Amino acid sequence: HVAIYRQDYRPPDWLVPEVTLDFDLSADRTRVLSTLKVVRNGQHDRPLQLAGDELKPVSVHVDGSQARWALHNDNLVIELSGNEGTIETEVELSPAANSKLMGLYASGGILCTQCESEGFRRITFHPDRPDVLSRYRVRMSADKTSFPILLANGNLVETGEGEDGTHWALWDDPFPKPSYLFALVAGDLGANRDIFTTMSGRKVELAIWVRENDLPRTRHAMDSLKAAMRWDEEVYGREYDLDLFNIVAVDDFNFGAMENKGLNIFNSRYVLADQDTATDADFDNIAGVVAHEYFHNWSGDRVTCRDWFQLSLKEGFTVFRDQSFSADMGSEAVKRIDDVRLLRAAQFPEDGGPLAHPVRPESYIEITNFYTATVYNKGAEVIRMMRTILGADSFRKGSDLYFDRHDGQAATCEDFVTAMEDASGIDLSQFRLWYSQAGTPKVTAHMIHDAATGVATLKLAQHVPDTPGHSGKQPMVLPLKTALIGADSGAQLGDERLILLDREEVEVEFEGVGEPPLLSINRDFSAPVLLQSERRAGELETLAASDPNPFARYEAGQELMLRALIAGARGEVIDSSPVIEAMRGTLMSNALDPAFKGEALTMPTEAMIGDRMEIVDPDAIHASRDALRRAVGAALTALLSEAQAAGAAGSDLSPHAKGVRRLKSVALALLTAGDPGRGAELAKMQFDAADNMTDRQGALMVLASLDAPEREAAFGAFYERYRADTLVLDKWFALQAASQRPDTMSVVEKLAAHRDFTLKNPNRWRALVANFAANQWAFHDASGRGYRFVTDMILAVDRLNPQVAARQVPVLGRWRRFEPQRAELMRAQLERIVATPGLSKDVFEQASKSLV
Ligand code: B3K
Ligand code: ZN
Repeated sequence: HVAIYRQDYRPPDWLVPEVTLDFDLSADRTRVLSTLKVVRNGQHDRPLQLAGDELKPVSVHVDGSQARWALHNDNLVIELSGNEGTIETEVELSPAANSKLMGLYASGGILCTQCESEGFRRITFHPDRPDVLSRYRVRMSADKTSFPILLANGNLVETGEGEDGTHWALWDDPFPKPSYLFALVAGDLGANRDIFTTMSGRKVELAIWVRENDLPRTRHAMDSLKAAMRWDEEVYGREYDLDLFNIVAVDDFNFGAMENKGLNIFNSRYVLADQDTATDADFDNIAGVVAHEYFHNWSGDRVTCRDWFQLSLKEGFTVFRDQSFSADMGSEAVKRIDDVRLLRAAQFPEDGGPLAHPVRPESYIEITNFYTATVYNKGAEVIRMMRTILGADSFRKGSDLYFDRHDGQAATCEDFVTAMEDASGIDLSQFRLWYSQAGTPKVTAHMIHDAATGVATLKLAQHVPDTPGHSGKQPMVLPLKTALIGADSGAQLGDERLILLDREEVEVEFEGVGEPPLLSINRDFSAPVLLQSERRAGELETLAASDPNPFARYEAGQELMLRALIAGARGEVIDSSPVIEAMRGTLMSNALDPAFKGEALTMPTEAMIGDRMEIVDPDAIHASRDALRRAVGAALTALLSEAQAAGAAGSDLSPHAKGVRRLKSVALALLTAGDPGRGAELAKMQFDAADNMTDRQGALMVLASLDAPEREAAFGAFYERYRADTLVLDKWFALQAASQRPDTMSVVEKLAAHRDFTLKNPNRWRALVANFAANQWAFHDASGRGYRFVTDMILAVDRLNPQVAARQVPVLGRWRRFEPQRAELMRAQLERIVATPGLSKDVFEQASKSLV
């Protein structure tokens, strides 16, 4: 397996201005005839190389004649004497046999494609690199009964009837695009149709294509799409450019969704929702993913990536755009809290482990392994910081300039930063380190107050940790939104300031500080760093009760809990009253909205506690968290019962109603920690009375961890009601895999043999395996049984679908963080993976790098 390096980038030897494809489609045997117009790029005498993956050429013609060609490692090599040529190839595929779900494959009778990053080469021979942009014309023909709907990118030009019950469609995409944005779909689908009028008055035909039965569950996705289209016009000035926009949902999909030009293809879990089957979180995720894929039309399709090292150019920016959209549609503070939680849960561990890589990686073996939280979520933080430093207006000018300058091009991260600099006049040279230096910067803060002069001096220092292959890093630019809060008054002293910590150490003075100041720093999580600050007694309590910045207030509360939880895990006797009092204050507040309360009452996960400790001992952490939850539940019974008793109609999807439901289930969980018997009764009542999936799942989640007859009753009822509904049945698997009971491992092993479990559907596999692996206490059982189980599952699915398998390897890669016995057991499973014959390069890369 060879590594590819960013510094080796060379422009393509041959360009392909035009691609014509002719598909004769069927599930078992599809014929693809491709005609490429190729043009030599620059002065050289290198042959034309077309990538292929598991393709066998039936025939190859150059300019109409039989050509001299050779296959080198799956790639088609053709010597061309002139500067131009027309290459015709014919291949045969079996979509039904394609278990990798890359290229052309079958999902429940629908034929569909997935090409990013390198799936197009599984359909036909092509350079298949993002800096080769072509105009596509696609003819598809298929049996009319099985595949009445035929879709591809761009505009529908013509349709017709063929022989033997077939029909055909001709599609043309006027926008040159890289091959990874190619898509087609053939199937028996119904459409939810709508019209969107763009800001310049053009009418766009929208359609969401699903199985006929699922049509009633597409309304929210359609509403989200229209909201996203309007938002991109208003906030970024970006208008949609084709006359139609199609979304198709399929059940078997390797990740969330794909932004193919004019024909987005989605994992059905990010399209289908109604109040009976989807939680509020599902609704929010659908809005976020629909918006994300739509936003890619500009940040991804119109301006694409030069090479895959630049992936964050489109992904970091587009995640930032979808985060801002969701914030505007709901609560900005709650959205920020959720995004930071995800960053800490997924990206910080990556940045601190063996697979750490910069936002713009330097090398890869399998590019699919680099669709990471670093490229996506840290990438989004980098964009957010640029906006914070430049200000909203200059940032918008920068994005306008970027889109203008690079429209129709394949660009780099450097191009984006340069546009921001040119539009704002702000020098971002040092800021660029965010693209090249991996690792989460550590910031320490120390404040001294001189009561006599009224001057508070804040001393800040930063350190960027070493990561594999990279030590001795330079200081970065860390924008820290900061304010002082009076220790006595609880009021903010003066305006918020934006401090740029851009050296190893910086001192900042605040004048006119009359009372002892408390430090409210990194507000809104303005820089993605780990902050350590000395806190005086009572400081976090005051900030948690009165910091006017909601995010900072939330942070102080979480920090308060973390301190108690970590102390408890270390075996210290802890005083839980500060946490209880903070929670009491939150519950009693009239100023806070219920969604925020729900967040503030959610304790840091066991994994997060572990991330803050030198050595992770899962049992000690579990016991500590359990004890604090019991104490809180017992002390705040009345207030929690009140919050649990409140409710909102399932049909009400307003942010307020969602908040009420969120708080309801958080309160139920805490109450149950205090009194499991009463909790079981309440949970069963909530489950039975629920008119929506949020309340139902919230209750089931609590029951999942109990030893009570109500548990079996509820899980049984849930299964009977939803067994035919794939997406809801995933929840049934996921909830049991996340359960906090001593027998979770045995239950999960049984579920892996359940008749509804399958390795072939990525959602189902992840529902069981990823949720179990994220269940720290169960997965890290001292016997090592959890490690063996997950390894077995990785190896089993690797034979079918390497992408899905590789995603699960990093949990084992964290072995160095655990106490020695577990570390050794985890390492042994990684060794076992690497020693497995026939391993995919996806899994090989992740496992071998995790061992170094
Ligand atoms: N661009 C796709 C991700 C493709 C993943 C390929 N392994 C979806 C998205 O980020 O919008
Ligand atoms: Zn994306």
